[in-house]
Amino acid sequence: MKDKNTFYITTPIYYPSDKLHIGHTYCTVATDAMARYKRLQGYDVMFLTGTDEHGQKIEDKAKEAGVSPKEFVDNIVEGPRGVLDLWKLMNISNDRFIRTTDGYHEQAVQKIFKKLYEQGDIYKGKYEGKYCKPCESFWTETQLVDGKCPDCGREVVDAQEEAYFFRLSKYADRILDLLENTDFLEPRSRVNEMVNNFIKPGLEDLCVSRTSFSWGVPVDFDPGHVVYVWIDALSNYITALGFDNDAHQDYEKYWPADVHFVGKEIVRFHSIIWPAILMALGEPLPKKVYGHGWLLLDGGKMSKSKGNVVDPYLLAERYGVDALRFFLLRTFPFGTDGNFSNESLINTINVDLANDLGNLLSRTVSMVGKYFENGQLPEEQTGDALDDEIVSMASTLRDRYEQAMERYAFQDALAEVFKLIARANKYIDETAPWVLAKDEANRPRLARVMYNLLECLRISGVLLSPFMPDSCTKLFGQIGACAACTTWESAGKWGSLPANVRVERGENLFPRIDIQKELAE
Ligand code: ME8
Repeated sequence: MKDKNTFYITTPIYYPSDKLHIGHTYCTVATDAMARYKRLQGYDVMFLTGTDEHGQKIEDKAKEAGVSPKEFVDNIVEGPRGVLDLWKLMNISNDRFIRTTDGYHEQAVQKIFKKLYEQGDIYKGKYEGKYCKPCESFWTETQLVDGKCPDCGREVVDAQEEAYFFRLSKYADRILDLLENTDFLEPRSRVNEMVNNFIKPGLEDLCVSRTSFSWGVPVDFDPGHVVYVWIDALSNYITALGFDNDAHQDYEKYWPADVHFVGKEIVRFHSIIWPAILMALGEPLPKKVYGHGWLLLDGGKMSKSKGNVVDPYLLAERYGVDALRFFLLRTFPFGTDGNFSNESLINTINVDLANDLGNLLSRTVSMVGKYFENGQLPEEQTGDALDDEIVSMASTLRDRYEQAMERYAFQDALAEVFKLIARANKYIDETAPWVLAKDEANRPRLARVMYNLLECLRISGVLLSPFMPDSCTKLFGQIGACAACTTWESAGKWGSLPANVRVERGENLFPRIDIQKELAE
C-alpha cells in the first residue's frame, strides 16, 4: 500500500533526438519546484525524469550522424552539455533518471507486452493509415486536419504493415467516466478536448508494434516486431519503480503517481492510452495528469524538428540558473501557452529580483549592519500599529502560497510572495529607519523595524526556495536564519528568528541587467 506521506511526480521522458531546449527545461523546472515544495512540507518524494530513446526518428538521426542509435543517444544524454549536464546545471533534484534503453526497462516492457497479448488485450492485425514521421504518430483519415497531422500540421504519408494492436476501444467507457467524473485530468479545459476529439468519435485500437524499423524493444515472441512508442515510453513511470523488474523496489511505496506533468500535446497519450494500459494490467491509475502549456517563440511552438529553439545553457550561463528558473515559473501561467522573449526574461530579473527582492535584502542587511554593532539586533524592541499589516500579511502568506501550489499555479504562488516583498519595501519608506537612527531613544523601535523586515525576508525565502534553491540558501546566510528558521513549519510562524539575530552582509544576489545594452548585442 502506498504510504500517505509519499509524493511521486514525473516529467515526460524526453526524446534525445537533439539537444533539449527551453521548453523541456520549463517542464523539468516546474516539476523540480513541485518536488522541492513537497520535500519542504515533509513528504518522502520520488521525482523521476528520463529519456525516451527508441524509435524511427532516432534511428534516422543516428544514421545521418554515422553512428549507432545507442552511441547517438549516449552522446545526447551523457555527453558534454547533454541532458544529464543540463539538469545538473539547472539544479534539478530528480531522485531517479530512466533511459528506455536501460536493460531492466526493456525486459519489463517485454513482460508487459506479453502479458497484455496473452490476456487478449493485444492482438495481431494489419495497420493501414497515415503516419506523421516527425511526431511518430499514426492517424486515421478522419483524425487528420486538412489532410495533415492534427498535432503538428505537417504532411503525413500512407503506411501499411502487419502490426500488433492494443484494444483501446474496450476501455472507452471507463476512460470517459474517468475524464468526465473525476479530476484526473487538469486543467479541466483539456477534458472537453479529449472527449470531443478522441473519445466521442470512437476510440480506435492502437497500433503498438512496428516492423519497418528495428531500433526498439523487440517483441520477444515475434521477432521482426519492435514495441512501438507508447507501451515502451509510458511504462517508464512504473518500471522505474521496479514494476516487472528487480532493478528497483519502490513500486508498492510510490505508485500510484501523485501527478504526471506533461505538455498539452501528449495529454491524449497520458489521459487515454496510459490509464487504459493500466486498467488492462489491473494496476492503480495515477492520481492526476496535468497538461501544461507551451512556450512559444514568435507565436509558434518551439520544437526540435522545427529548429526554432532557445538554448537553456546560454540563458542560464548568462543570466544565472535561479533567475532562469524563477522567470519560467513567474511569467507563464502553467496551464496555458506563453510567449518567450529575452526582453521579458531581463525585465523579470530587473523588476522582481533586482529591484524588489534584491533591494529589500541589501537595504535591510546593510541598515542592520550600519545601525547596530556587529550587525546584531538588541533584544529590546518596540512594536507599533504600523507593523500590523505587514505582520498579518506575512503570517498568512504560507497558506495562500500553499493553496496556489496545490493547484500547480506557480505564477499565483510567486505573486503572493512578491506582494509581501513589495509591501515590505513600502514599509521601509513608511518607517524611515534613517530618521529613527538619528535619535538614540528610538533604538528599540528601529530594532523592531529591522526585525520585521528580516522576518519578511525569511518567510519569503523559505517559500521561494523551491524555485531558487541556491539564492535562498545565500539569502538565509545573509539574514542570519538558521536551519530551524527555514522549515515549512517556520514559514507559517511569525517570529521564528531570534530577536537578537545577527546579519552577514554578502554578495548582491541579483544584479541589475542593462536591458538596452543586452538587447543590442
Ligand atoms: O513527447 N513548451 O518527448 P519530447 C513547453 N518522448 N514545453 C515543451 C515544449 C515547449 N515549446 N517543447 C517540449 C515526447 N516541451 C515523448 C514523451 S512521455 C511517456 C514520452 C516539453 O522530447 C513538454 O513537457 O517531444 C512536452 O510534453 C515534452 O517536452 C515533450 O518532449
